[in-house]
Amino acid sequence: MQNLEQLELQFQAKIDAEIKIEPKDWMPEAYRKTLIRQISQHAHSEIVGMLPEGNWITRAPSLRRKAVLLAKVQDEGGHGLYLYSAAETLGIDRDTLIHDLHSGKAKYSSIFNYPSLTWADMGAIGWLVDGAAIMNQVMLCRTSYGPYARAMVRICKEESFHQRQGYEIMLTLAQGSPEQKRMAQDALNRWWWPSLMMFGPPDSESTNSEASIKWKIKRMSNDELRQRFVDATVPQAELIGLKVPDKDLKWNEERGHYDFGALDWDEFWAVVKGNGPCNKERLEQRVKAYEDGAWVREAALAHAEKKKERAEKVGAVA
Ligand code: FAQ
Repeated sequence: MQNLEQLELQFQAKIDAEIKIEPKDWMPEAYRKTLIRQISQHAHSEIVGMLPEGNWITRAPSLRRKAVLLAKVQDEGGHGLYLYSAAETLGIDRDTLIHDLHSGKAKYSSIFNYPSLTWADMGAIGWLVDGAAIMNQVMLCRTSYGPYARAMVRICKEESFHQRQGYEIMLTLAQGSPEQKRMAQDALNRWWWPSLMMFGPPDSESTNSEASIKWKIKRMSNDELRQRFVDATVPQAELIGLKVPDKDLKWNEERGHYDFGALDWDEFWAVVKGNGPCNKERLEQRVKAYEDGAWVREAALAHAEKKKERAEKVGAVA
């Protein structure tokens, strides 16, 4: 019988050798716990993230835009389902995860607590929110836990389409009438800073990073990813004639990166703690959707039960 210390050493050696950890492998309890925390928060973000865009499906300006937006919102629902399944492989059941979301115990991404006020917000969300999500998730395709890494591969492919469709909406508006251009700029102004906050607190305040980087759950820090996002996105804004709302934004030749202004971390923590502009509304909508769907879950379970009984009867006769 191996002692705990030996098991932990073997586990870390596997991580260091880039061997994926699979559900039945031995893992430290803290690794399991932080993965359940991160994957379930990620799943909740996908599901709650359907709401700001779902709000615009009936008001999309053309059939093409409506079909694309509908497909995108459905994709986000699918991402939530792969991620809940990945979390379940760690020994937690979905009802517990959903209950924790509904009771306010579990977190989801701060970004989805901001309102989507105009059609241009559909562009800004695709371009900036999905853009920030991919920046973080490309790294997660190489995360150390097998089921999470594999789920991320497909999710990233879909997020990449989402990012492009959002940028194309912004491009169209930016080339449109002065009013359309104003709408695009206004959406960029409102979504820019919350998008930078998606990467999480500064490294100095990121309580989970040290362990997550050691275990290769995270491969880059919050600040590194945030910088990458700024560097990639500023030229995209310039290309379509929009201005990033940051007076301190400046290319730093020496660093080879953009310098950018300070984020309002008080706002971030207020939103994370449930006091953002739409936290209450988002949770209410999720709880209502869950309650409205109860009959579907019950019918599906009853059907599965009947099928099983029939199969058992046939088996008994044969
Ligand atoms: N919002 O120690 P760290 C998407 C919390 S998917 C709320 O740095 P960590 C797709 C954090 O949980 C977007 N809370 O944490 C889409 C921790 O609290 P805890 C979601 C946040 O885990 C697009 C505390 O602060 N993506 O957008 C946030 O090492 C369009 C200290 O932070 C993922 O979830 C935040 N922004 O790093 C859908 C990706 N940031 O748990 C629809 C997976 C931090 O100890 C439409 N997650 N906190 O109580 C990750 O990569 C990481 O969890 C980070 C945070 C990087 C988000």
